[in-house]
Amino acid sequence: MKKLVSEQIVDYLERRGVEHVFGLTGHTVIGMLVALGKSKKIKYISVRHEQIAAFAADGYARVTKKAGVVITHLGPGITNATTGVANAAFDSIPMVVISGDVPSYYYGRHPHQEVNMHCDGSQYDIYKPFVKRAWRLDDPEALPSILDKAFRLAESGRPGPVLIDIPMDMFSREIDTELFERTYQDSHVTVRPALDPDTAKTIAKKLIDANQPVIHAGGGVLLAEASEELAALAEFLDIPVSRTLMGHGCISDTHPLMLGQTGFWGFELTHKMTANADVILALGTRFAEADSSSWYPGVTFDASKTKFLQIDIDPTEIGRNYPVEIGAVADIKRALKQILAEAKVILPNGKQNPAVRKDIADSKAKFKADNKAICDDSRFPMTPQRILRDVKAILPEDGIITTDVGWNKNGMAQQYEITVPGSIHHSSGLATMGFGAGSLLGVKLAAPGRKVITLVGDGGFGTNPSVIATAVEQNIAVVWVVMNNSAFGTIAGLMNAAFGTKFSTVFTTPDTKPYTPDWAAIARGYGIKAVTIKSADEFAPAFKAALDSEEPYLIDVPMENIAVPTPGCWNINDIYNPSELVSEGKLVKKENGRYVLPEHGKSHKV
Ligand SMILES: Cc1ncc(C[n+]2csc(CCOP(=O)(O)OP(=O)(O)O)c2C)c(N)n1
Ligand SMILES: [Mg+2]
Repeated sequence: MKKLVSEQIVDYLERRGVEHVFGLTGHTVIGMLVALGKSKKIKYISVRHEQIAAFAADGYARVTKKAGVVITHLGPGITNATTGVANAAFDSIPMVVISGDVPSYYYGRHPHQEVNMHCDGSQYDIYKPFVKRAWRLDDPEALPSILDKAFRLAESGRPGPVLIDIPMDMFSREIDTELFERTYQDSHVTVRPALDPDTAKTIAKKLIDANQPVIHAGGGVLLAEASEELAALAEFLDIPVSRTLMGHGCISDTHPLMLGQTGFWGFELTHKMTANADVILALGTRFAEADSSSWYPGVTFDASKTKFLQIDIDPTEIGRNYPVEIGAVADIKRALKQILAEAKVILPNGKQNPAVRKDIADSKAKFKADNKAICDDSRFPMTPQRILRDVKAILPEDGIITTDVGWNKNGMAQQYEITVPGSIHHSSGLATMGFGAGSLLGVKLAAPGRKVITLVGDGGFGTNPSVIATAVEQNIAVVWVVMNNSAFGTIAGLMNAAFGTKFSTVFTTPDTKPYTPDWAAIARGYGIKAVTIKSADEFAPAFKAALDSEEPYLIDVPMENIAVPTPGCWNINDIYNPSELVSEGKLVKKENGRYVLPEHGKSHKV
């Protein structure tokens, strides 16, 4: 039987269990959307900017662990979505993007909105640097196998986005339904590899023999849903666990072996342990710059003291930044189970390390004690720490938070204790302004029974306030907490420290008076409830009311611009030390007529 390609795509998505598709329309995809609109199983979430579609699909995928699906128009549609899709790529989030394109019979003649500078009908080339694969559908009969391949590729191995670019005439072609037969037979599961048994044994032995081992957990632990296995191994051998930004919540931040975050926005104690470890078992992390203090030896990590054992599902990450004694491709959940089983054979009673537990408990208690005054402070505009304190007291433990960039991410990741795996989502690889407010929509659709909020800066929120329209249209009950310091505050701090000016980072009127849009009024204009906080004591009850309302809600909170503590370092020396000489990213000083490198780590603190 013959059937339209557009209808068969919908059938396919339904069979795959897709329940939500995110997109924004245009003449190249209306044929597809007509078919989608008839579906009883799939809800189409129409947004006001394609970037929001990609962010929402990203948030959706973070919760469901299945590919988020985006449908976008060609040209400006696909380019608008770029940032959101790239954001998913650099955070390893599965996504299938379906884009409409110019009619295949007009390639190269510049049909309306064609991208054809280097090749005809080549908008799909734009995505190639960050998607796992980009297809252009030139033969409609190839579609069934492309769809199977696209979803499998997006969801397997290291997850990520893929693109299927479909010239608009292809949606309206008819092909035999039998061509889709193969897709009925194709299992959607891709079994992930375990460690080979010898490697599991060797890793277990090295952890047991180590004097000061650390397990360093990245986002790969959460992607593999390996939190229980991680806690079990750490507890059996009493090994402290450090984590990256993407590893936030991999095991509870209150766990007695959880050291907390490493890197620029890390902790002193974490660095004392990680930089002096003789063995580090690294799980699902690429040792990215911010988590590794720009790799300055001895600040967060020290390869001269440490043997790295690295397990990742993606071989390209192994040994990327530190030489490995053992590098292994494996599913982290399976690998951890195997290592624990081997450890139990070698050392049936495990290990106890009360000293390390005490160090961690003491250090956490000290950080909290030192932070208490600012957390309890009732000055206004509010301190970010006070906002966090009140959110923590009111949001249910399993409530889900998305962050953006700014204090809301950097301070949250350092100071906000996550106790339920998967209950916080950061943008890390691309650190994209706009992620928090947009991803929120998809997170709530994927987890309708949970409270879902974002903590977002006023700069980040201002990039895409039209997220509110979608929340109204689809009745998505989320809460935007806008931490409003009338500035691109994080950058204002960096710029002021280095150059003594806040040029372009602080929002003002032409006569330099502080300026902020009235976000609450704007939110009300979109049709939701909203409030502007007027004193610190108003925030907690307003936040509770917003959560209880079960409606989309915005809270605009005036906030002081206070820097997040930075015990690590970040090598942006040509910014921090513009008067000094910089060579190949390294600061050089002249001493006795010779240029010398400064002591690692010391000159780079901010
Ligand atoms: C799309 C994008 N553009 C620029 C940046 C660089 N950047 C990092 S933090 C920041 C300021 C964010 O301001 P805001 O959201 O108000 O948070 P705050 O720093 O004030 O807490 C900027 C511009 C970015 N991360 N993403
Ligand atoms: Mg701001």
